[in-house]
Amino acid sequence: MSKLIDFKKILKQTNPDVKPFQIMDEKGDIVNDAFMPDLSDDQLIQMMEVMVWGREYNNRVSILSRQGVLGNLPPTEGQEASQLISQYALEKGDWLLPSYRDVPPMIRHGVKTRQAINWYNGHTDGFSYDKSVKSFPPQVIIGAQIIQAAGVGLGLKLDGQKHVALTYIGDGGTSQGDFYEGLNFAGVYDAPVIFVAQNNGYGISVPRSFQTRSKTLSQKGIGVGIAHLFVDGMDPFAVYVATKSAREYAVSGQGPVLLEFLTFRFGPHTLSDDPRRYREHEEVEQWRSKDQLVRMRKFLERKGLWTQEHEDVIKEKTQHEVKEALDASRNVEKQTVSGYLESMFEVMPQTIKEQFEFYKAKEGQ
Ligand SMILES: Cc1ncc(C[n+]2csc(CCOP(=O)(O)OP(=O)(O)O)c2C)c(N)n1
Repeated sequence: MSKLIDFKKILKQTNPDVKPFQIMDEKGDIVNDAFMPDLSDDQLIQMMEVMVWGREYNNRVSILSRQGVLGNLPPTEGQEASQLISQYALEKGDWLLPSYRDVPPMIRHGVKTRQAINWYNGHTDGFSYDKSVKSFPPQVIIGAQIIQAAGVGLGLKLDGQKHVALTYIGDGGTSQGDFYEGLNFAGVYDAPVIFVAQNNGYGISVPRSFQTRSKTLSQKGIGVGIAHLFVDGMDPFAVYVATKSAREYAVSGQGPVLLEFLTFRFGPHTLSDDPRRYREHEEVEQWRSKDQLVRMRKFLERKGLWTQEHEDVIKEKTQHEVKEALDASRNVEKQTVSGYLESMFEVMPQTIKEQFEFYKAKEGQ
């Protein structure tokens, strides 16, 4: 027999350990000056404000969920840079296709906080956005938003619009078939799509290491020939530059980009789950030292651009925003089954029509 091919060697070469793209380290120091974005003081402050807003928003809605006021809630603590700075890097007219965990970036993208609150409770008001809001409702089916984003991206291209579709998916979601299909389709048609894989460590209780043999999730872009980058997802500057660059690349007609943001989910999967059953306290603590809010605060404080008083004002405003949104959500007409069925199709299929008529009659009694 002739000499055997050394697959182990090939695998090592094609599946290498890579360091994430980083601009600011855990101490708040700039370690990659060449890529430091040219941001004004106001923009730097805005970036911190939006992340403080995100953390406080999560705190408030988590409390409301624990009190039984809101339905099941997927917490976002730890993913502020990954979700909110990527959204911050978009331009007006760009589309967002979120997953169930990406409610905060949707609000920044124009969805009303009242509607977000109604979404947690399954009210159709939580899905019925104004036409000017370029966001899909959160996708609960794992991976389905990837296919939809490929379609939206292709639509933008055919329309000649200089905009992108940005979609988020979790690390677990990258194991789903839809993920590969969407990436491949967008690649073939050079669709302007930014696929953001938020690697937050766990898919419910399943660690990232159980999901794939790939050293990174971003390198899955190689298989379909699209641009990709492994990014420190708790470094706001790295997230900003990666998203801005991907946007420019996609809008100029060069095709989609897959970004992996390495981050961590500090909280449970949803508030009905107990992460102490599947991970050690030490792991969580290790990630705390990488927290985006801590590094950005250090960076800004050194420049004299941030104070505790300023942070407290943002938190108070956020609490007020959530309270007002909750009050407004209570004033929206009560959800009925017939109203729900009516919201599904422009032209109702016969089976839905029958159910609609049945419930309408029942509700009228
Ligand atoms: C097609 C499909 N299969 C299974 C589920 C159940 N499910 C809900 S969340 C989840 C884990 C997703 O983990 P990941 O993609 O890492 O996202 P994260 O929750 O960490 O943001 C699963 C399997 C689902 N919603 N859809």
